[in-house]
Amino acid sequence: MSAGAVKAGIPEAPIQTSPLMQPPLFPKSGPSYQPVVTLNGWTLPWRMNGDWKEFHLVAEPVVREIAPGMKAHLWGYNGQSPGPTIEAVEGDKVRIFVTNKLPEHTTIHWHGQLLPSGMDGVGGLSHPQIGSGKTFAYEFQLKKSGTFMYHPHADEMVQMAMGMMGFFVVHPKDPKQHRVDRDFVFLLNSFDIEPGSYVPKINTMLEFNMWCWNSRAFPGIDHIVCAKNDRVRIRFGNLTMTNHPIHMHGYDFEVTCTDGGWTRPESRWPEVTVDCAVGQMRAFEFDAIYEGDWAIHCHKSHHTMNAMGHDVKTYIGVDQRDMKQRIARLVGGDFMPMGAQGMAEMGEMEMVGPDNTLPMMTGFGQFGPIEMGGMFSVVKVRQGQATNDYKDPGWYKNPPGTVAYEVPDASRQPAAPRAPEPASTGQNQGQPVELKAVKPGRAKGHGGH
Ligand SMILES: [Cu+2]
Repeated sequence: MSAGAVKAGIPEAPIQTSPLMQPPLFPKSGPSYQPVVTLNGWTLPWRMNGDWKEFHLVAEPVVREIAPGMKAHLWGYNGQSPGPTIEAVEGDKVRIFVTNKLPEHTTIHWHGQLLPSGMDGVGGLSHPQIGSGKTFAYEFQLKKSGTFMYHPHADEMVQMAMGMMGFFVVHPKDPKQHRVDRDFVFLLNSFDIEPGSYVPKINTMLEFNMWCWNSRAFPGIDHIVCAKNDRVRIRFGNLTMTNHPIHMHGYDFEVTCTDGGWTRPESRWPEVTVDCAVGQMRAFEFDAIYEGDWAIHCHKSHHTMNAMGHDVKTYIGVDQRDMKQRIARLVGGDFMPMGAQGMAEMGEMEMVGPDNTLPMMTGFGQFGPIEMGGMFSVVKVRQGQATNDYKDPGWYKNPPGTVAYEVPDASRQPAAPRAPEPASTGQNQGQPVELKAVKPGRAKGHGGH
């Protein structure tokens, strides 16, 4: 540790225990930048010591609410899993103190940063492990702006399965470069927590049951609130054991940054889903020109589902009436068969297991059950949302005539006349060639509120 650091002592380590999104931290000195907001998280305050920006991370056991109704006993930093987001500027000299309050040694690897080998955080390779009760200081200069993360490189399988990770954003020195109006960050992480228990199983490799963004599962994940016409960036990193195709509705977007740096404009192409492999980070940008409530989620349908969904048997098409009586006779009580018509009924009833778990499908929108879980949130784009206001504006008020509606008494509508079948093309056999629209009466309450 350099003499200056010793003289100034170790900066205090702020603690945050709330799982609610904390306001972004605007820089008080140095180059200006639009600070990021961390979904269900916060940014780590720092102090200046000479020309060093000093941060203090404390690795420790934490309690994290995964969503209302479920808490997990995890390991994290400064009271939370993930740890607080570290934010700084290209060219900054950062000194990051790491105090270990875990029962075993740890380290921190600064994923994606260009730094001296001895600061890279691989226990045993870069520097000695940080023993229980010890504090180490990492010092390096931030060589480039971009999207980074931090996580242990010591007993990794255990420490990452327990939730140890955090985001690290470096802003460009030139505030006009890569400027956006809103910049959201989250880490993809997963846990295997048996319904009714609190501690993740650390030896699970693939069969996780809680698919999280920032150690939160739907409906506990913050909504991504934007003002109409904002330039928006969404950054995420994947520290699970599998890839996640992240899909956003209502827009197309371009990947502008990876953990390797900013993508060149001529290398970009439009997408609506971007796959994020294990250990990768992706940031995409779009102009928020379409108002609405737009789903954003992992496209693996098992990852938008909470505990227990993965053990459910398939009963679609099975006539369960007889089975119900037979099983009831066997178990001597009531037996409720599920799933003959699909699983949506579980979303409506919010089937819950023992205490401290989450329904596999849950959450309600303005039109009913959303039937999701896990890696799912909503991008809310609103006219009139104030600058830097991230408060939930409520559900979107759809303009009249823009909500899909029920056709009343469809069974009694006269069928549209079919065009005569084509004689001998061999195509479209049995298919109506042209469907004449039957103009339905407007359903009551249409317009949706
Ligand atoms: Cu996924």
